[in-house]
Amino acid sequence: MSEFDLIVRGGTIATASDVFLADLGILDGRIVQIGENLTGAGRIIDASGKYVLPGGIDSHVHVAQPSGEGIVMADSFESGTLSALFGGNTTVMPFCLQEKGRPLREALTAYHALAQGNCYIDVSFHLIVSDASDALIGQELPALAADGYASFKVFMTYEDLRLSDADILKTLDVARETGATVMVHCENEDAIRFLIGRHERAGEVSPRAHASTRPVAVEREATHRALSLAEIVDVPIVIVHVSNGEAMEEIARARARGVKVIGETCPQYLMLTADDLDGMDWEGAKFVCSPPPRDKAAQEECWRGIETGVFDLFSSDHCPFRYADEQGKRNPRGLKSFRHIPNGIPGVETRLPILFSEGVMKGRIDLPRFVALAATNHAKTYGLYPQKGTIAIGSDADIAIWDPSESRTIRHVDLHDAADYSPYEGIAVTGWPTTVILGGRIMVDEGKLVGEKGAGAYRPAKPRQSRHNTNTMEI
Ligand code: DUC
Ligand code: ZN
Ligand code: ZN
Repeated sequence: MSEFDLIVRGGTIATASDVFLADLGILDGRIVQIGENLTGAGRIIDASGKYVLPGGIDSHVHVAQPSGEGIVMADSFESGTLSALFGGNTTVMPFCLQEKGRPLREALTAYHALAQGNCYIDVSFHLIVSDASDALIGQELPALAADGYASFKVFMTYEDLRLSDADILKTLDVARETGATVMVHCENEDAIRFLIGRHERAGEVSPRAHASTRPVAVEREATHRALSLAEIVDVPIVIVHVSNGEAMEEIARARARGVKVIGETCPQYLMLTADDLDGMDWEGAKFVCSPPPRDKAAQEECWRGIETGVFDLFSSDHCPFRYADEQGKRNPRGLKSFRHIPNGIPGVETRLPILFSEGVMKGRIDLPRFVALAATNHAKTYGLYPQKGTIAIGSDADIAIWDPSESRTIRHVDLHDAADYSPYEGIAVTGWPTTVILGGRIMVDEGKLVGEKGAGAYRPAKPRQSRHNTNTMEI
């Protein structure tokens, strides 16, 4: 009998702290040996000349999420996880949305049913709190955090989702008690409403107005408020999808005061600008997401945040709606006013190739920083580490083998999501994850799908209190 099921031989391995040449020995889904000249396996992958990295963890994706009347999210668990897999990921963390007035458990039951048997990679769930009722705060959230749902997202925008400051404080407080992590979408809804009214009265209803009605001040103010609320409750907080330098300054200032804050940014804030929303024939709708893309200066600021550590997480915020679709970006109401265009863009497959090409290949970040932003910090922040997010003895054998010499031009026809466009169409990248291994099973082999739907499983997350060998804030 072979000592290993699989050996990955001769690759350059990178973790969030080290880069070294070694072989990996994999048995029963886990990494059991890291050494030289390993032999004795059913299958050996020659990784010489390649980078052997932890499988990506995208901790901010939306799939199969209810999105309002007449609107349908493009990706199911099947297409969303397949697309993520081809982009070098082995875990994604989608959001389960509480229906107002209903228990979260009910939404979770439905969400699990959608995921069950349909995933190509592992999944772990965040919970969106839309109704901070006494029952939810007092009983449900504490029980759910203990059951493996250890992160809650709250919104400061969207009429039907926003929480009042009082309800955000309650949610932060239950997170403090339970060791859950709260993610906040920071935009001031009242200010947005005011600006929407002004734009619509002036007849400015095209997609470009989406950006003008959500200016930097809207995000900066809400970021400051969210950080202050976390400071008052004395609990760590994640500020998601940060788009600009002024919001980054709020994060840095809060950190200097001792607030425990994790910052996240996304590819759209590095690669797109508000000018993309100007497209002819409503094409700007393809780039409608919140916060909106800003300008070139903000892109540079976000890169600085990636380089200097303001940001710990780089996520896609994959939130796919088809463009040429009455249930998507070109829905009848959305064609009359930008405010009915569903918010969100696809990007789960292109997140890591963009960061690798623009970050590592252009010398902005080194390989360990790439690994931290791509995988390790996500696992640490959301309670999946060290089972996920690193290459170590005992960790799940979730591995992406990158060919740093593979050059591609991003084309939606080559991607695997169920949207009908990519906001990154035509961008040239160097480096691509050509082989992806999930729990020791080869899923993508030299660019070809060889694994099966259903290989991915639900993975519960640990709240902070029960993590014994990692401190989230040491990222
Ligand atoms: N916030 C997200 O996190 N994703 C898509 C839409 C939004 O507003
Ligand atoms: Zn959001
Ligand atoms: Zn999102």
